[in-house]
Amino acid sequence: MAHFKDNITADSLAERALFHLKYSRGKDLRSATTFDKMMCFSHVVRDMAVDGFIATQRQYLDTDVRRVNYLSMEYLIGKMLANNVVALGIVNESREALKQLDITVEEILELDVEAGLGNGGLGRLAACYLDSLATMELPAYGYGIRYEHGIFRQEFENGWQKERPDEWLALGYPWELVRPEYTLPVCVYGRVKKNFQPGKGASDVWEDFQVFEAVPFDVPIIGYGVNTVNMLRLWKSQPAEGFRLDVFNQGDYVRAVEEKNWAENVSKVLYPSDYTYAGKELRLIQEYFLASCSVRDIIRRYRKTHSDFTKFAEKNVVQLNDTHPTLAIVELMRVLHDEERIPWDKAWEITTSTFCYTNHTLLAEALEKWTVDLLQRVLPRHMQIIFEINHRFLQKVEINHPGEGELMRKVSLIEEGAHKQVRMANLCVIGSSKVNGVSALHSELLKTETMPEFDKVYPGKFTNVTNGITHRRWLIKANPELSELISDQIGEEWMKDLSKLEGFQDAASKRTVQKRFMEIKRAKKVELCETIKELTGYLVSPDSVFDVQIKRLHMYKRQLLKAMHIIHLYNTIKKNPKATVQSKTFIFAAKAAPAYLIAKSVIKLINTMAEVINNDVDVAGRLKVVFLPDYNVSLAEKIIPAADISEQISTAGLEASGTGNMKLSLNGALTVGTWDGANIEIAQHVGEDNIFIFGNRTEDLAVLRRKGYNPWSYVDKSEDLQAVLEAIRDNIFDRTQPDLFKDLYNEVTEHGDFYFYLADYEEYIKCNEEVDKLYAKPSKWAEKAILNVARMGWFSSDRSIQDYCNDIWYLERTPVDMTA
Ligand code: DL6
Repeated sequence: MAHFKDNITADSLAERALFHLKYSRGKDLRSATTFDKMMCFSHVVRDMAVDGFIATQRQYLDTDVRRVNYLSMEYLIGKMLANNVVALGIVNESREALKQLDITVEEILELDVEAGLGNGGLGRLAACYLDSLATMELPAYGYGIRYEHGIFRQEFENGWQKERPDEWLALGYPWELVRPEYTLPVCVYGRVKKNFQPGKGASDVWEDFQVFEAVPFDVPIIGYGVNTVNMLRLWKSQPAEGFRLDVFNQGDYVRAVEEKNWAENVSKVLYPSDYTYAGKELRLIQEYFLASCSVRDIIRRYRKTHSDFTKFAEKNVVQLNDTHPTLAIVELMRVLHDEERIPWDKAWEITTSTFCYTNHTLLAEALEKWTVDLLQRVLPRHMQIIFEINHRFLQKVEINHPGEGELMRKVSLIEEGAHKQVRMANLCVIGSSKVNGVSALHSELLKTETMPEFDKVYPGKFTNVTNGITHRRWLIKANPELSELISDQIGEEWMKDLSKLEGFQDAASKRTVQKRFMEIKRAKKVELCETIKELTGYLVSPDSVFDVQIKRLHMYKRQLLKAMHIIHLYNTIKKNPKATVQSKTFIFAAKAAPAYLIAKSVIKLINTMAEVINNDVDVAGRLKVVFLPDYNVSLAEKIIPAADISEQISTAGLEASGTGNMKLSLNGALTVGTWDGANIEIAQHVGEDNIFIFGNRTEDLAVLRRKGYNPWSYVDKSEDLQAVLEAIRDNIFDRTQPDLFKDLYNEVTEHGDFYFYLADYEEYIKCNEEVDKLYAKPSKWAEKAILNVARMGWFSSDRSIQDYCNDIWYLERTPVDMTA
């Protein structure tokens, strides 16, 4: 099949780049800055994507295929240039072309803009899935919000996290195409009036609402080695009438600007809290904004080839990435019933056959609920529809489960209380045809612990799709050296089909491969040492073991447990300076939600420890601690290939899946982890001999909770643990501020140790000793690391997407013909 990348040479790329330099940026080579060159080269690559994009859209339209629409409030897509160049297969041509522009690939990649439109795992998963969908030639659309400020930039001031605004759009974003012609109005507030029409009866009319607008910006998502280029459509809000000149002319300048600001604020910032449900009016409007325009955009597209809605659910599936876009269910009902005049039951059947829902967390504090009062004020008609859905649903439940009052109470959309609330997760379950968790354990707990009543009401609705990651970014792009070693051993097929990676297992015991593997690991560590120096000023040795914990900062993820381990080692050396302790560099990177004070204390603690430990001559050459600021996708791409150890030490039952665990293992880091989330499936795939598992399991913790967990019982029997806790309580790292970390000390003692740090501490220390013993046998270590790489094929996001296609979406490949 013809390919839109055919006939591309270094010269043709350079020629196009010079064209853009002149006509898009008004520069010649002499006056161009590095930034100009990055922008114009990105435009060249985008132009190529546009060819594929047009062909892809034409193909979808002509064949009227079934499509998946992925709705997510978050996308952590990271930098695009390098990824796109890899996807287009023009790496060498680009390198040569850039020489003609007097610049290196590395220089322009550094300046590429990072779109951080997400908080953590959920947003990065969405980005991996878009990559897989395009590569697997699947008809897909991503829908999200074009936040003017994505996730905050993190800086440290005196060891404390400080949040700075992310200005990713300040100088222009080369990958987007604005589509003003598809702008949509969005309505909020107002009231509902009963309208009587002779012969037609009563209908509910939403009126007196405020209107603002949604403008779509499309980011092309290029499939790897195929013609398919899908799109991520990001909505920006703007005032419906622009600047109110009439108000301004009447002399009310402030009001004129205020009205404009109000509308612009909707897509202004990403809410930086990932687990606490942000009960704010603006957040509710943001969620509705995404839901409403995406639903109506899907309908607009469908209407191009259909005159009624009978095939809507056959042609569309809408996947809800967590509960954040749930209002899309209600919006589709509103459009179908109120605007299209489809009878309720029919509209409901179409709606429930269209939607599917992925749950990403079981933590109670993350479960979204909106007060009825607020919903009624912001979206009065939607609140009515929710009541109606609930009424009809509960009637059916009553018939099928007579007398089960408790079950009825649990499944109701409305939580009774002083302030009635709408439970968004319940709405998702009722309004979707399938509900999935993101790892085997998580899906099971969702079904049996969190929503057992719903599993009873809807047997068969709950299912599992274990998360995955795209190896195109996380191995081919991030670690070309390891990719080359793999290809030398087993050929290049694995790049297209990651399951082929298993062929690399046979190389694990070969000394030459082990040697090369460790050389590559060291080279990546040397590179990371440079980054560490730049970001923190600390010098660390590439010959130390790199022990890595990179993820959002959360008490359940237990960065504090890692800190306790480091204090244990520090105390050991201070007590006996001659003690044999494996030379290690502990590398952390994490952002804490700005209002999550105790998580911010953990960052401060680790930074305070780093300052003391890294300057203490007694431990020199043995322990180093670094907390890298501003964790994002680009930084992850540098840390992951250099990691020896991957810390995945969440409290069992609380990490839904994890995906960093997959990226690290794929790059040959050995996991130290609890029996939690996808760690379990990783253990099953790489083999329990090739992973370090420790700690209480979900069922053990349930017993502890039932019996009445007492953290002091662990303190009483361990002098070592006492010393570690005292170090935190008294802040031995900075005696001038002795009370600084009392909150952390109290968290794991006085306040009941909700996340079971102390129950897992001893096993964690022992487990780390086992790790050190293994590291002392380089060949064995290398063999296990290689086995990790070779056995991670199943964790490709291509496999996850195939699972979605088979069990949830029923979607088929649609290869794009460029000659059609
Ligand atoms: O499913 C993606 C990712 C999981 O891998 C993590 O285990 C989970 O913590 C994360 N969940 C969130 C929660 N957001 N909300 N709500 O990011 O999802």
